[in-house]
Amino acid sequence: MIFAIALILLVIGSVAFHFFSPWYLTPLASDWSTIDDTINITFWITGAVFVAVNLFMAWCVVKFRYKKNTRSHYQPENKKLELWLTGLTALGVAAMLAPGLYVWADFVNPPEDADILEVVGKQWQWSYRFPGDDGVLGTVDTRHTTAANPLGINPNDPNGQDDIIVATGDLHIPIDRPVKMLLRSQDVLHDFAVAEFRVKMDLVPGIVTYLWLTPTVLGTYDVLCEELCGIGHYKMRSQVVVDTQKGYSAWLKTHPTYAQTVAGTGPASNIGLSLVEKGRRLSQSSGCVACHSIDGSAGVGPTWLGLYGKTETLADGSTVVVDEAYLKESIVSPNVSIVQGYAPIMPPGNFTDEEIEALIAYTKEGVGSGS
Ligand SMILES: [Cu+2]
Repeated sequence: MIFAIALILLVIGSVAFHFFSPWYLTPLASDWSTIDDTINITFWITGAVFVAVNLFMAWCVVKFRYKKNTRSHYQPENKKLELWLTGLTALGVAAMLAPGLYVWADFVNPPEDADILEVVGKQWQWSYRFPGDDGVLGTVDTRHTTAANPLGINPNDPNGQDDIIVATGDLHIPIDRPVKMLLRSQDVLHDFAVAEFRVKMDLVPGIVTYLWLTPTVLGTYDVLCEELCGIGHYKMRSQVVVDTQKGYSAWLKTHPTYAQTVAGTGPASNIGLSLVEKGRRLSQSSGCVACHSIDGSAGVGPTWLGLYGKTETLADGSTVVVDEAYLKESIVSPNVSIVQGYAPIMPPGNFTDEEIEALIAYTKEGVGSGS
């Protein structure tokens, strides 16, 4: 009897939890209501089966409980019951799978007129690229990747010259326009996910994957990496702003084309900037800030706040004063002198001497000395 009551309480508790739970899906902000429908269909079918199976077990526990002078009967086969069970199970499984196949067919067939943009993931930051006036993205190759060309755009491809580069910061997309996002990884597996859009997709090194959606609600939404991609995975975040067509166009104009970044002209150009400001920008576009905080908070790597002039204890127990020579070594050959308590995971920086100088100037004078 206790078992039967426990089973019934389990059912009541689960159903009550569903209706009173504060954890619902975030409000939908794209045209993918069909994905919510498939989730709901699966939920209601599995939920009904859960309730039925547990109540049936409770009923059996009571009905067939031990009584004196009764005997159980061995019944090896019941064709009619088996047919019913097989049929109902097949129906339930088909009802859960079939809608998903229709949605998947939609998902892998973006509309012809969808806008194109590229999402690039690397440990641990997101960058974006738009095709520019010609509507065609230039080709890329990892071999072209430098601090000045973080997305590895092929300098000899005419299609790439007008590509608009958003090396750091938020992504804007216009409302009510279908957009196809091509997804590319520069190192390991990542996953581009925005809960409000419902669609998400892995970034797989070596191939270009994609997803598409039509954003339907203006707002700012969090972009998360949803594939464990290393120690800084939790910090791999960005934001996507669903904007008006006007706001989107204005935002796009604040970003340089590839040709402009090469020439050092255009919006956000470095011309006339102080070394410290150049270093600050570089620390963001190169992803340094994903691991090194500038406010003293803990991170994957040591904070930059108050770093310059500090005495650090290294992994081998020796100490070093953080000066320009040490910072330079840490950027170029990061794994030679590891600070105690940190993992040797920082990739060597691919920077010019001037860029290194700017980064050092920024850590030295731009971040603040701490207290
Ligand atoms: Cu990631």
